[in-house]
Amino acid sequence: MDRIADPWGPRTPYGRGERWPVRVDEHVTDEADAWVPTASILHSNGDGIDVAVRDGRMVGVRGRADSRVNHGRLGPKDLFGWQANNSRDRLTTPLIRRDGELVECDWDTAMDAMVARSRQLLDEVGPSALGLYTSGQLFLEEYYTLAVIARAGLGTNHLDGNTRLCTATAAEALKESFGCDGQPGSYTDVDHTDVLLLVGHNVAATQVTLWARMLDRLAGPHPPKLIVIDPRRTPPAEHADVHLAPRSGTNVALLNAILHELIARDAVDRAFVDARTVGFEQMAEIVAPCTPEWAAEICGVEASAIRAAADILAGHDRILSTCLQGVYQSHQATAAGVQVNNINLLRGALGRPGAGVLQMNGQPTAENTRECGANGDLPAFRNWANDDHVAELAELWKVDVATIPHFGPPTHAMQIFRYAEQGSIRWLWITATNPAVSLPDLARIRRILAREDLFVVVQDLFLTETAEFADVVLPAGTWGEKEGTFTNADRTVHHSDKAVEPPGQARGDLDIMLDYARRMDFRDRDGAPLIKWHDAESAFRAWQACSAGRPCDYTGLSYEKLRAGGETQWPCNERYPDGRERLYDEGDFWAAADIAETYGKDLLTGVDVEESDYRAFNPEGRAMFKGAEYLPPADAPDDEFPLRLNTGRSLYHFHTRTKTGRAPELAAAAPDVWVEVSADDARAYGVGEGDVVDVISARGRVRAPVRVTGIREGVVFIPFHYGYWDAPDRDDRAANELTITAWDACSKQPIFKTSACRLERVA
Ligand SMILES: Nc1nc2c(c(=O)[nH]1)N[C@H]1C(S)=C(S)[C@@H](COP(=O)(O)OP(=O)(O)OC[C@H]3O[C@@H](n4cnc5c(=O)[nH]c(N)nc54)[C@H](O)[C@@H]3O)O[C@H]1N2
Ligand SMILES: Nc1nc2c(c(=O)[nH]1)N[C@H]1C(S)=C(S)[C@@H](COP(=O)(O)OP(=O)(O)OC[C@H]3O[C@@H](n4cnc5c(=O)[nH]c(N)nc54)[C@H](O)[C@@H]3O)O[C@H]1N2
Ligand SMILES: [Mo]
Repeated sequence: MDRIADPWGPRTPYGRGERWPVRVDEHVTDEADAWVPTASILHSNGDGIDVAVRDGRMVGVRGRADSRVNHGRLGPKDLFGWQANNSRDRLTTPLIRRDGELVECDWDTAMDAMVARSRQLLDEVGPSALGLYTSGQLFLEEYYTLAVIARAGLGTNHLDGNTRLCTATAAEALKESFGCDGQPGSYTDVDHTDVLLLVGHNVAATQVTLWARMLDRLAGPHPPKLIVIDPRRTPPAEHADVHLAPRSGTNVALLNAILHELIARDAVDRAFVDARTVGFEQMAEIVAPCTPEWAAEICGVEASAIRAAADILAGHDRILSTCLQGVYQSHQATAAGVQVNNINLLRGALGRPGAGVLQMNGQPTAENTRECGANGDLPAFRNWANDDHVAELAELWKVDVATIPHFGPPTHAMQIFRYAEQGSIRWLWITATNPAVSLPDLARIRRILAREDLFVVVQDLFLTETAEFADVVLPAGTWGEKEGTFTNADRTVHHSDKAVEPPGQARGDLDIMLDYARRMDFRDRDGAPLIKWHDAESAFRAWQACSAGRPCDYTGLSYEKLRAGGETQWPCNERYPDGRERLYDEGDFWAAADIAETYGKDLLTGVDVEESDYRAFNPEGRAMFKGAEYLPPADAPDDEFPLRLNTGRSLYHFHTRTKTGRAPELAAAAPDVWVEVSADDARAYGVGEGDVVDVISARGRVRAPVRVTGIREGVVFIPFHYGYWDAPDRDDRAANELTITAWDACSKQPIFKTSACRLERVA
C-alpha cells in the first residue's frame, strides 16, 4: 500500500461505544533480529511503535497493536522518518569554534569550554547571565534534570522550552479554566462522542492516526457530527457537517457568538454549572451582545453557519472539543482556548466518555517539558507565586528557598532572546530545537545568535541552521539510541528503550546533562551532589518523588511496570493504580488556591490576578468560566500588506525537517516550499497554479510557487518547514522570514498565524 498517496490507510469503521478495530502498519527494509518498544516522536499523538533492529541498526518500524493510542496504526512520518537516525550526516564528534570556524574536538574540550564560560559568568555577573532553551522532543528524565540544573544549580530564571511556540497556550487555557495544567480528555472519547468540534486543528495532517480513528467513527453507525473552524479547507473541513472558515485571528468573536447562541437556546446544563463552576454570569454578560450577525461581519462567515454549529452543540451533550495551533498561535490565543473550554463547561460536557476537552499538545514530549518545569513553570505544576510550593521544591532538592528564583514568573522564550539581544544573557544552551528556522522574524534571530558576546551551545543530531551559529556543538544520541519515558497529549506515559547505539562519539542527552552538572560540581546545602541520579531510571525515580501528591502524580509507575504493562495514563498512584482515563470525572478540580498552579490572569491584558482576588472569585476551587471581549488583531492588513499570512504544517514533514527531510519517501512527497492562495485572490493578483510569487512582509520575503486551494480569501498559507540546511544557496524560503515578533498576552506564545503580507508575481 502506498502510504504517501493514502496517508490514513483503509477504513475500519466502528460504532459509538465500540472498540476501535486494530490494524497494524509496518515498514521494514530488512528482516529484524529484535523489536524494541517505544512510541512516536514526530507528533504529540504518542502512537505505540516497535522499532526493528538488525545488526545494531534500525531497519524499520511497526505499530503496536496493543497501544491504547493507535491500535497498531502509523502515519507516513512514523513509517519512514526513523531513517534519519541512520543518516550519514549525523554529528559524530563535538565541535568548537576556532578562528571563526567550527572544528572537531573531543568531549573534554567541548565540555570544558561550556563549563568555563558558565562558571565565569556566574562569578562575574550572576545567574541572570545564563539562559537555557530546550524542547518538546527530549525525554522526561532529561527535562527534569535540566530543570534542577537551571533552578537549583545555576539558580537562573531563564529556562524555557520551544513549547512556548507550541503548547504554552494549551497549558495557560487549562490553568485559566481548571486552575491547573493537565489534559482533561482521553483519545477514547472519540469512540463515544456525538460531536467533534475541531478548532484550528488540522488533525488529518498533524495527528494522522487520531484522524484515522475519527474517520472510522464517521464511516460507522451513529457517526458523530463534525464542526471544523479553520480558514483553510483542510481534510477535516471537507468531512465537516459545518465548516466555519473565519478570517485568521478572529476566533474569539466566533466562539463568543457560539456561546451567545447556546445561552439564547437555553442549552446551559444548569445542574453542572451550579454545582461545578463559578463565573457563568460574568461570561454570559460578555457574550450577550455577540450575535451571529455581529460575528459574521468580523469573521467573514455566514451567520446561518454559526447558528448551524450552535444547533449541533445545543442538541448533544457528548461533545469532544479540540484546539491546536489555529488557536494557540493566533490572535487572542488564551482567550480563545478558554472560550472552547467554556462551551464544554456550559454543556456539562466534561469528564464523561465522549464528553471532554483536548487542549492538544503538538510535540511528542511537550507534556513532559511542562510537567517537569523545563518551560516557564515550576516542576509538577507548582505555582511560583505560592511560597509553600517553592518551599516544597527547596526541601526536595535540599537547597535554600532563595536559590530557586521565584521573584516573578520564569522567563519566557521570547524574553530570553530579547535579553540576549540586549546583552544581559550571554550564555545560551540550546537543546533539541532549531530557533534559526522556527522562531519568528528570522533576520532578527540570526542577528542575536551571531552576537559576539553570546556564547551559544547547541546540542543536536545534525549541523542545523542554529548549530552554524554555535560556539560549541554537542552531538546527541536520540530516540531509539537512549532510554527514557515520555507522555503524549492524553497523558499516556510510554517507556522508550534503547534499540541501537548513538553514532560515533554522540551521547544521549541525559548523559550530557549529567556530565555538565558533575563538571559544574553543583552541591546541595549539605554539601552532597545536587543531582543524585546517574541514569534514566534513577532520574525517573527522582521525578516521581517530585510529582508525589501533585496532579501529575507518577508515583504508581515504574520502569518495570511500564515495560511489562505498556502505556499508562497519569495520574498513576495508590488511588489510580492503572492510571486515570479522564480528569475531573468526579468534579475534583485542582483549582483550590492552595493547590492551583496559578491564580490566573486577566485574559485581555495578561496581568496576574492577586491571590486574594482569586480566593474571592473561586473560594471552593471549582472550574471557572472566564469571558473575553473580542479585540481586533494589532497587525491588521493595510494597503501595503493587504493579506494575512497563515503558516503551519504539511502532513509529510516535521518542523524544520531535520528528520523527515532525510527520509527519501517524505522528502520526495513535499520537496520544497509553496504558498496556498484562494481562487479569488489568485484572480485578483493575476497568478495561477505553479506561478512563482514573492510573499513580502515588513520583515522579509519568501519566494514560492502558488497552489490555488480552498483557503478563504484574504489569507495565504506557507508551510514553515523549509529552512536552508539542504538549500545553502537560498535565503528566501523559511516562512519565519516574514512573521512578526509578537505574542499572546497570557501565554506569551508567539503569534505565527496572522502577520500582514502581500503577493508579487515573479514568473
Ligand atoms: N505532519 C506534521 N505533524 C505534526 C507536526 C509537523 O510538523 N508535521 N508538528 C507537531 C506539532 S509540534 C504541532 S504544534 C502540531 C500542530 O498541529 P496543527 O495545529 O493541527 O497544525 P498547523 O498547521 O500549525 O495549524 C492548524 C490549522 O490552524 C489553522 N489556522 C490558522 N490561523 C487560524 C485562526 O486564526 N483560527 C482558526 N480557527 N484556525 C487557524 C490553519 O489554517 C491550520 O490548518 O502538529 C504536530 N504534528
Ligand atoms: N511560522 C511558524 N513557525 C513555527 C510554527 C508554525 O506553525 N509556524 N510552529 C511552532 C511550533 S508549534 C513548534 S513545536 C516549533 C518547532 O521548532 P523546532 O523545535 O525548532 O523544530 P525541530 O525541527 O523539531 O527542531 C528540533 C531540533 O532538535 C533536534 N533533535 C531531535 N531529536 C533530538 C534529541 O533527541 N536530542 C537532541 N539533542 N536533539 C534532537 C533536531 O535535529 C532539530 O534540529 O516551531 C514553531 N515555529
Ligand atoms: Mo508544536
